Amino acid sequence: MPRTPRKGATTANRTAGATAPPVEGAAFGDDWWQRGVVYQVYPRSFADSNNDGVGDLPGLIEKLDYLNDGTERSLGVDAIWLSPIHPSPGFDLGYDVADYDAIDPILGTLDDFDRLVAQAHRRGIRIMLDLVMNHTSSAHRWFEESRRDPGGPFGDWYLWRDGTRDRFGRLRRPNNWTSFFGGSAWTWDEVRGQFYMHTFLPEQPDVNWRNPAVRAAMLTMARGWLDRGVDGFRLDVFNAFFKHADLPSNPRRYLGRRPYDRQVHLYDKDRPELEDFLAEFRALVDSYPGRMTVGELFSADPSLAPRLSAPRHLVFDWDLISQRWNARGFAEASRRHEEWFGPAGWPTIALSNHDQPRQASRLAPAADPATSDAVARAAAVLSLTLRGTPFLYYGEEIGARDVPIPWSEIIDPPAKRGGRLVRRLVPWWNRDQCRSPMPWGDGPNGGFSPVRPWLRMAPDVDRRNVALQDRDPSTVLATYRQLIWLRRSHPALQVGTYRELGATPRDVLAYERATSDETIVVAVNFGSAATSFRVRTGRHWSVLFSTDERPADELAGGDQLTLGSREALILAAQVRGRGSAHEVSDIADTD
Ligand code: ISL
Repeated sequence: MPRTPRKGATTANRTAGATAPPVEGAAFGDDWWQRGVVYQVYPRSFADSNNDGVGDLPGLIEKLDYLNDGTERSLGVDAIWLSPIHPSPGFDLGYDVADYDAIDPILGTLDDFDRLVAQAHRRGIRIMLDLVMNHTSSAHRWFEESRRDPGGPFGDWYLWRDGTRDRFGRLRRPNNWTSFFGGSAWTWDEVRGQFYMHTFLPEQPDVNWRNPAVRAAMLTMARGWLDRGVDGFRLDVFNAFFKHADLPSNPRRYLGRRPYDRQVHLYDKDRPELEDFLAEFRALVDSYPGRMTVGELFSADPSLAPRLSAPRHLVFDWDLISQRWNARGFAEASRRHEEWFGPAGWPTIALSNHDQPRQASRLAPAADPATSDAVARAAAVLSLTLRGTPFLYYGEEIGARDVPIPWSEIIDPPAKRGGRLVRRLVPWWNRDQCRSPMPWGDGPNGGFSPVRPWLRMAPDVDRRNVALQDRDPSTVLATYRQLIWLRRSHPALQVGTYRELGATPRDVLAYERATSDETIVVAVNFGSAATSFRVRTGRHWSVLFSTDERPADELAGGDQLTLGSREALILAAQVRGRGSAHEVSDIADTD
């Protein structure tokens, strides 16, 4: 009986030599936004080439082969989304942009960026930029001009308002809006003698999207990056661009942990004018073949995502990113995706990002390393086989966990700002924990940098790093590599329909991904105990992948499927003519 080799060994064996041939047709065409896998790089934490303790673009270039060298020895991702790389005073670590047209000198130069694009493209990797257009840095020239000269060309580029006076003559803010990062959304500016509005930090003033000059400047900027060869954009908090023209106070609500949550954000985001802007912005992007966008739906009802999505233009809805580790939660989130997006719509699959806990920490809190890795590997199967474009956050491929940061070392502004009370109420408010530098291997600081990195390394870098996992076919890294390359050769896993298979044990989520030519079943046991269920089928199946060791044709003619502890299994129906897709529906039906 043929056997699939132990955990990930298939990939390792096939690709052990340095001479592994590139996989034919490894790169997708213009449909990469849908078929491909996107990898998010937090530039400061990825790879440090000049030994200053901060990751940079030349460092990323050196790691492109790790990301995709065209062979199964590499991770095999199709695109990189770079968190912001523009000059920034760093109050929100790049999400406060001081110059949209340049590169932050700490990360490199425009030449480095051009080299990155060229070298990535040579490997079939697309480059996506993170456009932060809801606000700029208060150090941006536009804001400096705007505060200095209200009547000048930039005077109306931000949301400036006079205060009001209460009956005692005290100056009051223009309305009750709160900042997402705590405190009021209005800050008094001594220079201009007015308040300005900021959804985030006072150092991140919101621009006035109703001003055609702002809109034109943003479009010109985006065009500049498209002309430079950028393949796509992530649009930071895009649903907050437009505010109600009259800036009325938001209605209060009485539930919610933070002041921001205790308002109904009727007037400071999700305004109808967004759609008109999106149409214009998307038309620009679409005029360049093969380009795409993904909008970050900020603090909104996730069911809005499909309404704002379009072919080539995705929207993060954040439903999966908040799930706990149980079959029901993931089943329901996937059901909601299907319901909201419908068969023609296209969701994103993201289990983590630079604002959220590491997935292993969220899904396997307080777990020992083996359990953490088992969950990380099963989660990898979910993120790479559920229907939608997968977005992987750097470090997830080695099963990284959140890194505890002592109070005195906290860098993340809202965490600092929130102080002890907020930290107690919202324990996950320090995003530094998920941004620690990538451990590449031996050497000081996990091989990231010979000098002290800008942020603490994980305490386990000697046991959890790329070099160690690279050599071991049973690791989280081997799992990701194997899955990504498997996905590449199975259209059903990329664009196939999704159907949940019923009557599975409580801890199991099983679903089918199918095209007219291919039917694949994924079954994930979220539980720690092995579980079995009857499979009413005599058809031939092959095991495409398992996080456990198992025979490749185990189900041929069999009728009992047993999943091991936290096992994730991918099966392919041996197609023997039409009808197999229909027959598969029986796989998980118990008698
Ligand atoms: O909703 C959230 C957490 O519950 C946030 O993570 C939310 O997505 C976020 O605050 C908005 O994020 C984006 O804009 C911010 C920046 O700090 C984040 O890093 C960025 O992803 C301001 O630009």
